[in-house]
Amino acid sequence: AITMAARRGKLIVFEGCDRSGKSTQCAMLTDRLRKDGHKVEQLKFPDRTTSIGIMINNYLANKEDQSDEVIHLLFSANRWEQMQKMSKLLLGGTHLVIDRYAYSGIAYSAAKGMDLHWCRQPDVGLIKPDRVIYMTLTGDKASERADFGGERYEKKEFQAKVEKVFEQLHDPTYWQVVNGDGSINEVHEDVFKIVSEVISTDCGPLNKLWT
Ligand code: NYM
Ligand code: MG
Repeated sequence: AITMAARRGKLIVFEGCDRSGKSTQCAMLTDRLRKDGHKVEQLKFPDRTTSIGIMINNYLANKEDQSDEVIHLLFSANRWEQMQKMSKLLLGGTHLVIDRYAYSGIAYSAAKGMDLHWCRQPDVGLIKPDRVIYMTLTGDKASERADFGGERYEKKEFQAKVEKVFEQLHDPTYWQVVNGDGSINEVHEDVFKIVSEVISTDCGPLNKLWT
């Protein structure tokens, strides 16, 4: 008899500048999907728990310096070290909700003036997200939020440059913009609508990013 092929999990990535509400929305989405009976895991990049992640954390906390190239490659390696685990989960039917991905890698490095094409190369071949939810905020809302300014890169002028690169990376075939100005619940409803649609669609086999 023909049984229904087990559907793979979907890879949902949140992107955006610092303090745009990504972490809050990732957590709310993960809870909601789990309550609805889905298998779902939340991940974040940088993953500061690995040896590479600890080096990244020291860099972000201004405790250690790295050349722009080295830190860029460490951020990318920090993603590559999760690829096996991620593909296993996805193929086993678990949805993944991820706070930042390769787009942050490129946006923050290119905002320093690094070559965008060079910046993209180390992440070529990562698992391609089924949907990127790009969170935006109007005006100075981000810099007014708690904790802004505590880490390297958390400067208003720099974030404006990061935003410009994100806009260049925006690929309408799988990106969707969510404006984060509203209340946490309003934004969540926007996110949930998008994700429900992705989850109910058959996206075919896993794809590779930028290949
Ligand atoms: N960041 C994050 C990068 O510069 N490159 C990357 O590849 C990633 C994933 O790290 N300011 C930057 C963006 C943030 C900082 O991230 C820490 P978070 O989400 O605030 O922990
Ligand atoms: Mg941050």
